[in-house]
Amino acid sequence: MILNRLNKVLAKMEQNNLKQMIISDPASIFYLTGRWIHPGERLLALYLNLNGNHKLFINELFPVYEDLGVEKVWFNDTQDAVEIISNYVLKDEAIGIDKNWPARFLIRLMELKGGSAFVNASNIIDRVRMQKDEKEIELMKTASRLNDMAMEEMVKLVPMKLTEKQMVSKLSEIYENLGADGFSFGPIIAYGKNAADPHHESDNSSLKEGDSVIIDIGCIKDSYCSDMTRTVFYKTASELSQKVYNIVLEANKRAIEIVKPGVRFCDIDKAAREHIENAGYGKYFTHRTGHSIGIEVHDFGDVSSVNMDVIKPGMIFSIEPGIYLPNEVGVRIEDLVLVTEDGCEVLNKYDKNLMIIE
Ligand SMILES: [Mn+2]
Repeated sequence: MILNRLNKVLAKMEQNNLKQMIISDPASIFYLTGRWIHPGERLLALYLNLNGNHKLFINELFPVYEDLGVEKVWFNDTQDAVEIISNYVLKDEAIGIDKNWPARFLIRLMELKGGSAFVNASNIIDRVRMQKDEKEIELMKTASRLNDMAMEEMVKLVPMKLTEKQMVSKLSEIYENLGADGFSFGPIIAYGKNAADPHHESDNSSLKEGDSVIIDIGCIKDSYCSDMTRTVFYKTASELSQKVYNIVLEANKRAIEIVKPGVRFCDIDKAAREHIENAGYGKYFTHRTGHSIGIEVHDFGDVSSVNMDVIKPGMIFSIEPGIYLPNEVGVRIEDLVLVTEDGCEVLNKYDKNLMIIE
């Protein structure tokens, strides 16, 4: 187990008066053990107990033989894995449960009375994961550096007039050549009207003069994710397109400008949103301003108007305001920021001034 991380989780359990919890999210298990195990529909559970009696419950079909610093309890497909877990837990104490643990396991544990109460404890591990340690910060910077290089190549490809789908194929090659491990999410390449759909699924659309081109891409490198968006225009940009672009750019900058420890996520959302609202486009900014990112592209912790949490050094999240005018144009500009002791560092360095590609 990675002790500095485990100790943070145990300290938070103690603060929450929770003596035991089950972590089932493979990303969280990777975070704590340094080992990915993808159990599919099988049970995988890391049981933590403040008394130090931690166990990893794992199916024999996953050959994890190295020492992970935690005792493994094996079972096979013919056994009732939850019953095995229930023999280890403190039955007269509340037990924390991962929000993603399938009901078929949780309900079985409840039937077996494997705890005096069952509480959603995902918060504990999710909040620890939000504040990256030094090693994670290095990995996040590397992933974003690769993404900056990929973006540069993608923008250079625009004049080739490939379809959106062909652009996605090119991106796959670009990441491979850069040494990335793959996409961190399905890339969004959206031309013209398609750009007005924030989650457009890239299709066979081709590029036309005056189109906005949304390039929303991210890679995984050594288990850490990157995510950035640029919007460029092909050959010309109408007055409206330019206006909208500059409003979104200013919203992105205003939000980044206020990022420092002590500010709340909702304040950051407000900084971006107010600018767009004041310009008259509030109803066309249809999503939150950003999301935390790390081992997963959408980690716990939204940059949204309802998240009153205060940001802390080591947190990394996106700032990605957008304006989407149906049948007209869509613009989104996204950067990842790392909260530092007195402000923030923008992890994406690729130019974000208005670009018209010939
Ligand atoms: Mn994003």
